[in-house]
Amino acid sequence: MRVADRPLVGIVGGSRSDFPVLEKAAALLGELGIAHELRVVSAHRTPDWLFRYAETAASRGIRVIVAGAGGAAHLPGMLASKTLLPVVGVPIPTQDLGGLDSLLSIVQMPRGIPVATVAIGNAENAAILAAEILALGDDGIRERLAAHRAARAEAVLDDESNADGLPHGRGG
Ligand code: RP5
Repeated sequence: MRVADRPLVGIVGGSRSDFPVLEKAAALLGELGIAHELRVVSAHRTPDWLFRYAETAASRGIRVIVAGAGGAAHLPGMLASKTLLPVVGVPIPTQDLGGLDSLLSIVQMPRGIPVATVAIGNAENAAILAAEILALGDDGIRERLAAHRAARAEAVLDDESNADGLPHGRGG
Protein backbone atom coordinates (compact mmCIF):
# COMPACT_ATOMS: atom_id res chain seq x y z
CA MET A 1 0.00 0.00 0.00
CA ARG A 2 1.33 3.46 -0.88
CA VAL A 3 1.78 5.84 2.03
CA ALA A 4 -0.70 8.20 0.33
CA ASP A 5 -3.36 5.49 0.62
CA ARG A 6 -2.93 4.91 4.33
CA PRO A 7 -6.26 5.56 6.05
CA LEU A 8 -6.57 8.85 7.90
CA VAL A 9 -9.97 8.00 9.36
CA GLY A 10 -10.67 4.70 11.06
CA ILE A 11 -14.37 3.85 10.92
CA VAL A 12 -15.25 1.01 13.29
CA GLY A 13 -18.51 -0.66 14.19
CA GLY A 14 -19.33 -2.98 17.06
CA SER A 15 -20.89 -5.43 14.62
CA ARG A 16 -21.18 -5.94 10.88
CA SER A 17 -24.87 -5.18 11.45
CA ASP A 18 -23.77 -1.55 12.03
CA PHE A 19 -22.25 -1.28 8.56
CA PRO A 20 -25.36 -0.05 6.70
CA VAL A 21 -25.19 3.10 8.86
CA LEU A 22 -21.40 3.43 8.91
CA GLU A 23 -21.07 2.92 5.17
CA LYS A 24 -22.70 6.36 4.80
CA ALA A 25 -19.68 7.85 6.58
CA ALA A 26 -17.35 5.86 4.36
CA ALA A 27 -19.15 7.04 1.24
CA LEU A 28 -18.94 10.69 2.25
CA LEU A 29 -15.26 10.43 3.14
CA GLY A 30 -14.75 8.85 -0.27
CA GLU A 31 -16.51 11.81 -1.92
CA LEU A 32 -14.18 14.13 -0.02
CA GLY A 33 -11.14 12.17 -1.15
CA ILE A 34 -10.16 11.14 2.37
CA ALA A 35 -8.54 7.71 2.80
CA HIS A 36 -10.37 5.59 5.37
CA GLU A 37 -10.96 2.05 6.57
CA LEU A 38 -14.08 0.30 7.85
CA ARG A 39 -13.64 -2.52 10.38
CA VAL A 40 -15.58 -4.51 12.96
CA VAL A 41 -14.22 -4.03 16.48
CA SER A 42 -16.49 -5.27 19.27
CA ALA A 43 -16.05 -3.88 22.78
CA HIS A 44 -17.74 -6.86 24.35
CA ARG A 45 -16.92 -9.75 22.02
CA THR A 46 -13.31 -8.78 21.24
CA PRO A 47 -12.05 -6.46 23.99
CA ASP A 48 -8.41 -7.36 23.31
CA TRP A 49 -8.82 -6.42 19.62
CA LEU A 50 -10.42 -3.14 20.70
CA PHE A 51 -7.39 -2.32 22.85
CA ARG A 52 -4.97 -3.29 20.08
CA TYR A 53 -6.87 -1.23 17.51
CA ALA A 54 -6.83 1.83 19.79
CA GLU A 55 -3.19 1.42 20.74
CA THR A 56 -1.94 1.05 17.16
CA ALA A 57 -4.26 3.47 15.32
CA ALA A 58 -2.11 6.59 15.62
CA SER A 59 1.11 4.83 14.59
CA ARG A 60 -0.71 3.46 11.50
CA GLY A 61 -1.50 7.02 10.44
CA ILE A 62 -5.11 7.23 11.64
CA ARG A 63 -5.93 10.79 12.73
CA VAL A 64 -9.61 10.50 13.68
CA ILE A 65 -11.71 7.51 14.73
CA VAL A 66 -15.41 7.30 13.88
CA ALA A 67 -16.98 4.63 16.07
CA GLY A 68 -20.55 3.37 15.80
CA ALA A 69 -22.28 1.01 18.18
CA GLY A 70 -25.77 0.13 19.28
CA GLY A 71 -27.46 -0.73 22.56
CA ALA A 72 -24.89 -0.95 25.37
CA ALA A 73 -22.64 1.03 23.06
CA HIS A 74 -19.30 0.97 24.85
CA LEU A 75 -17.05 0.90 21.78
CA PRO A 76 -16.57 4.66 21.22
CA GLY A 77 -15.92 5.42 24.88
CA MET A 78 -13.51 2.55 25.38
CA LEU A 79 -11.60 3.53 22.25
CA ALA A 80 -11.42 7.10 23.54
CA SER A 81 -10.04 5.81 26.83
CA LYS A 82 -7.18 4.04 25.04
CA THR A 83 -6.06 6.68 22.51
CA LEU A 84 -5.51 10.42 22.35
CA LEU A 85 -6.95 10.52 18.84
CA PRO A 86 -10.30 12.32 18.63
CA VAL A 87 -13.20 9.86 18.63
CA VAL A 88 -16.52 10.67 16.99
CA GLY A 89 -19.37 8.45 18.19
CA VAL A 90 -22.31 7.36 16.05
CA PRO A 91 -25.28 6.00 18.01
CA ILE A 92 -26.70 3.15 15.92
CA PRO A 93 -30.52 2.92 15.77
CA THR A 94 -31.87 -0.08 17.69
CA GLN A 95 -35.10 -2.03 17.35
CA ASP A 96 -36.19 -2.00 20.99
CA LEU A 97 -35.31 1.54 22.09
CA GLY A 98 -34.88 3.38 18.81
CA GLY A 99 -31.22 4.18 19.42
CA LEU A 100 -31.80 6.25 22.57
CA ASP A 101 -29.93 3.49 24.41
CA SER A 102 -26.99 3.88 22.01
CA LEU A 103 -27.08 7.68 22.24
CA LEU A 104 -26.99 7.79 26.03
CA SER A 105 -24.32 5.07 26.22
CA ILE A 106 -22.06 7.06 23.90
CA VAL A 107 -22.72 10.66 24.93
CA GLN A 108 -22.66 10.34 28.73
CA MET A 109 -18.91 10.06 29.09
CA PRO A 110 -17.14 10.97 32.33
CA ARG A 111 -15.09 14.16 32.60
CA GLY A 112 -11.71 13.79 30.91
CA ILE A 113 -12.57 11.21 28.25
CA PRO A 114 -14.77 12.88 25.61
CA VAL A 115 -16.53 11.31 22.65
CA ALA A 116 -17.88 13.81 20.11
CA THR A 117 -21.34 12.33 19.64
CA VAL A 118 -23.55 12.91 16.59
CA ALA A 119 -27.29 12.31 16.27
CA ILE A 120 -28.73 8.80 16.17
CA GLY A 121 -27.83 7.19 12.87
CA ASN A 122 -26.19 10.35 11.49
CA ALA A 123 -22.95 8.84 10.22
CA GLU A 124 -22.69 11.56 7.56
CA ASN A 125 -22.16 14.19 10.27
CA ALA A 126 -19.48 12.01 11.83
CA ALA A 127 -17.67 11.97 8.50
CA ILE A 128 -17.99 15.74 8.13
CA LEU A 129 -16.70 16.32 11.65
CA ALA A 130 -13.74 14.02 10.96
CA ALA A 131 -13.07 15.92 7.73
CA GLU A 132 -13.25 19.26 9.55
CA ILE A 133 -10.64 18.06 12.03
CA LEU A 134 -8.37 16.93 9.20
CA ALA A 135 -8.99 20.18 7.30
CA LEU A 136 -7.23 22.11 10.05
CA GLY A 137 -3.98 20.88 8.56
CA ASP A 138 -4.94 20.17 4.95
CA ASP A 139 -6.05 22.94 2.57
CA GLY A 140 -7.24 20.44 -0.05
CA ILE A 141 -9.67 18.82 2.37
CA ARG A 142 -10.82 22.27 3.53
CA GLU A 143 -11.57 23.30 -0.06
CA ARG A 144 -13.45 20.08 -0.79
CA LEU A 145 -15.46 20.51 2.42
CA ALA A 146 -16.33 24.09 1.43
CA ALA A 147 -17.49 22.86 -1.98
CA HIS A 148 -19.57 20.13 -0.34
CA ARG A 149 -21.28 22.64 1.94
CA ALA A 150 -21.86 25.06 -0.94
CA ALA A 151 -23.46 22.28 -3.00
CA ARG A 152 -25.86 21.53 -0.14
CA ALA A 153 -26.80 25.23 0.06
CA GLU A 154 -27.35 25.33 -3.71
CA ALA A 155 -29.69 22.35 -3.44
CA VAL A 156 -31.87 24.26 -0.96
CA LEU A 157 -31.91 27.45 -3.02
CA ASP A 158 -32.64 25.49 -6.20
CA ASP A 159 -35.63 23.81 -4.63
CA GLU A 160 -38.76 24.51 -6.66
CA SER A 161 -40.44 26.00 -3.56
CA ASN A 162 -37.88 28.85 -3.75
CA ALA A 163 -38.49 29.61 -7.43
CA ASP A 164 -40.75 32.62 -6.79
CA GLY A 165 -38.08 35.28 -7.13
CA LEU A 166 -37.87 36.26 -3.46
CA PRO A 167 -34.43 37.69 -2.66
CA HIS A 168 -32.34 34.89 -1.22
CA GLY A 169 -28.91 36.19 -2.09
CA ARG A 170 -28.59 34.61 -5.53
CA GLY A 171 -29.96 37.51 -7.56
CA GLY A 172 -33.53 36.35 -7.09
C1 RP5 B 1 -23.45 -3.73 19.47
O1 RP5 B 1 -24.51 -4.59 19.53
C2 RP5 B 1 -23.21 -3.48 18.02
O2 RP5 B 1 -22.67 -2.23 17.82
C3 RP5 B 1 -24.57 -3.61 17.39
O3 RP5 B 1 -25.15 -2.34 17.12
C4 RP5 B 1 -25.37 -4.34 18.45
C5 RP5 B 1 -25.97 -5.63 17.94
O4 RP5 B 1 -24.94 -6.43 17.37
P1 RP5 B 1 -25.33 -7.79 16.62
O5 RP5 B 1 -26.04 -8.64 17.60
O6 RP5 B 1 -26.19 -7.39 15.44
O7 RP5 B 1 -24.00 -8.36 16.16
O8 RP5 B 1 -22.31 -4.29 20.05
